[in-house]
Amino acid sequence: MKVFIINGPNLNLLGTREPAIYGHKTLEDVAAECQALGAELGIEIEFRQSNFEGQLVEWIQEAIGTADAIVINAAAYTHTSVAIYDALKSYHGLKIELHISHPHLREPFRHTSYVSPVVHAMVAGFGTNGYSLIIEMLPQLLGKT
Ligand code: CA2
Repeated sequence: MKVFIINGPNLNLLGTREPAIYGHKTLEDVAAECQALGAELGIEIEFRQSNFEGQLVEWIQEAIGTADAIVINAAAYTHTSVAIYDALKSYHGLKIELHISHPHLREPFRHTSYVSPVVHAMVAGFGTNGYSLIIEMLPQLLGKT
């Protein structure tokens, strides 16, 4: 089982600012937790982050034919990106949207998601624990239990 965990803009700042919203862990901490949990469950985790929309699109395309699932925190591009919507539509494996915060409890511009209509499930509001919650569910969701 191979899973791409794709993170969008500014998530490289995790743990350095806005801890009340995003917590104290760095993205490196979260990546290490995901790798460790993935190893326990026999899941190969490809954990990536980019501040560039086109790079995120290329990684979604790379997942086509190579990954069993995509977990995506598209960050601010969640609320703006038709390109990410189109790319996700072309990927036919399991797709899960992830947010550290709960966007619907925040500013109105975060209430629209271009990702939600093209994914199977969404996890939001569990802080950085959301990454582990999803990984724990993957064997069941992928029918490998
Ligand atoms: O809650 C989430 O995971 C978000 O996807 C995070 C995005 C935001 O635009 C979405 O509405 C919700 C922002 C990521 C920025 O991350 C930072 C982390 C630490 C410090 C500054 C920004």
